[in-house]
Amino acid sequence: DAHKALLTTKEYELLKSLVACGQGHLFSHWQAPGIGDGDKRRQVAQLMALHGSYHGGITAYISNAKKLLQDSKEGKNPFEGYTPKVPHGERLDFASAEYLQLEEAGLREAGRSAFVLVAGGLGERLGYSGIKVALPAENASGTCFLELYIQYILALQVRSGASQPLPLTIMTSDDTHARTEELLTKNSYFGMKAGQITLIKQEKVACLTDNEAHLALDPQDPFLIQTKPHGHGDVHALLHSSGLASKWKETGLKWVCFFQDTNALVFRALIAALAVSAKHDYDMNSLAVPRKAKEAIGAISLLEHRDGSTLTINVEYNQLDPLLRATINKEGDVNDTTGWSPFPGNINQLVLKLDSYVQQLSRTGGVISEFVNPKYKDSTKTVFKSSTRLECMMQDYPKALPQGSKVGFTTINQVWASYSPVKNSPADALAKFKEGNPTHSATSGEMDIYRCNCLTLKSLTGMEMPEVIGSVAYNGIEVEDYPKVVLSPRFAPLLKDIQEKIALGSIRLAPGAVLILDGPDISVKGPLTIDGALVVRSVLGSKVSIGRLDVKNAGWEWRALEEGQADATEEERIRGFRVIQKETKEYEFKQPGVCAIASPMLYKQS
Ligand code: UGB
Repeated sequence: DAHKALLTTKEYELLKSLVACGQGHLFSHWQAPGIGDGDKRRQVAQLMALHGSYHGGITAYISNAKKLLQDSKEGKNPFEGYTPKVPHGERLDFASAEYLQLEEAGLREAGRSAFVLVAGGLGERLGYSGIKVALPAENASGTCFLELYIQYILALQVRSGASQPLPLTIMTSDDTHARTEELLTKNSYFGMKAGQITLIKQEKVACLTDNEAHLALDPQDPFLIQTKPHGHGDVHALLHSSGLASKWKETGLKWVCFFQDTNALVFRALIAALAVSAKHDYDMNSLAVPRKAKEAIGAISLLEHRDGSTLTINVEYNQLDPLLRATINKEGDVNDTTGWSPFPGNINQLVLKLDSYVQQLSRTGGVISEFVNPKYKDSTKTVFKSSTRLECMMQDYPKALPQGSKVGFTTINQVWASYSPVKNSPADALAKFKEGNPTHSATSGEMDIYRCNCLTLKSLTGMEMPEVIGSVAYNGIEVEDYPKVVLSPRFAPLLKDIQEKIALGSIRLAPGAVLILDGPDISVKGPLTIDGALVVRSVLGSKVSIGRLDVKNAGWEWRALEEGQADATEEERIRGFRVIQKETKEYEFKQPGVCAIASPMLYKQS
């Protein structure tokens, strides 16, 4: 009360309610009015901001935290009463005839979709100081993740004949917002219209020091509350409060597609998933991959409650095993006769139906059920190793959906075709590699793009490449050394484009070959043989046809970095290599016209 004059009525009320719910320690170091008032004002302003950005205010946050911390201490099973089953879904063979048909149908749906990239996470786990969307997806073309995603959306917009620019929303956080904005403006939005992209920023939440949910003061600054990210689940509340979701519905869009910051393969799977959503009228469709039992990847499960209700939801792998043991299988999480877990592995790329999404947002405000994951000092579970906070995940959206909602999955049977995120530091990735697990590293993220392009070209066009693909080690991680093929979204947003633009059996690649095709109207008639590096780029309106062409040059080398190589950039260090471009055959068509490339000379017809 002594500080009442320093506070507005709202601030005074908030501080009073904080003291009433056991947070008096936040102010116990305050000296008499007049001493350190500036710091006190700073602390109050932060508390007001935390209060304003959490649904129900900061006191609701504290009471939610108390309950979840109590449940965690008691080891309460969040799936008590539920029996897991395999949910409804489709399992697709990448590049099969059925898959190509689905892509065709999915393209129509893509033209009625909004796209949401969750990019609030900083690359701490990756050991990268920049924003992850600015990282090159691969170093052959140097295209960064954000540009790659934008190129895909723009290509889908054109190809689907969409009646309006397809909106892209990017969720940022204080850690990523300014740098994401800068990346976009510096690069003229990578070709999108400025109004086509919206940034929504998530706020952090207060940290908690103990089971009584005392808020944590920063040890370096007692007038600052420690904060941490609340998780990607915030995206739903932000799409509600910004009015974006309902605006999309009003403009006639049908779907919202969510994706993560560093999976370059996402659009190879998303289009087919959109068709599956439309076919089954799914309210929510999760893209998935085949999962080995006990693999550290969430499992999409249909949970049947003993009261008769059901819920289709991602169950984290550490929760799935005990749940299975307690219900249908004493062995827990085991493979079935196919050698795989019957439960699909969640890769957190989601397609939501806008109709039910908007209804759901207006019912719940987009609030997603939270969890807490404190790291305890010992088994008494009374002291934390470090402060914790409440979190929420976007894939928990179905928890609040009404009974009868349609929630399913789309598994792409070939993991190499749909999922290779860049998440782990070289050291963590090496440990995963040694355990025989996917490394999800910057190294594998790049190499898997080349692998996917090579295998796709082989399957759709009969491309010839070395029978045996050797392996190579970067940062101690062994990867298959496929020829470095990049097919830009401008060239082939769909598999059908690859099939139509590249003649059967027209390409033969020698080991170590590099091929970059980047332009909306390039076709290969062949025979095209590459023993070295070939780059073909063209602008819109330039029709390029590659006929008989033999490319033989010194090519490019993905050279492993030396131990402690001083001149390596951070981007190179996390991959473990540097690309040396020794010699390149390069064709760049900057003007509209019709051009034919063939050995030994280039014919330019107009
Ligand atoms: N992200 C945000 O935008 N805000 C946040 O507060 C946090 C993250 P991570 P995570 O694919 O293997 C997810 O950290 O959360 C963005 C699924 O939950 O890379 O550990 C961030 O920028 C998990 O079920 O992953 O795990 C990034 O784009 C599993 O599917 C995205 O959210 C796992 O991904 C994911 O953040 C996986």
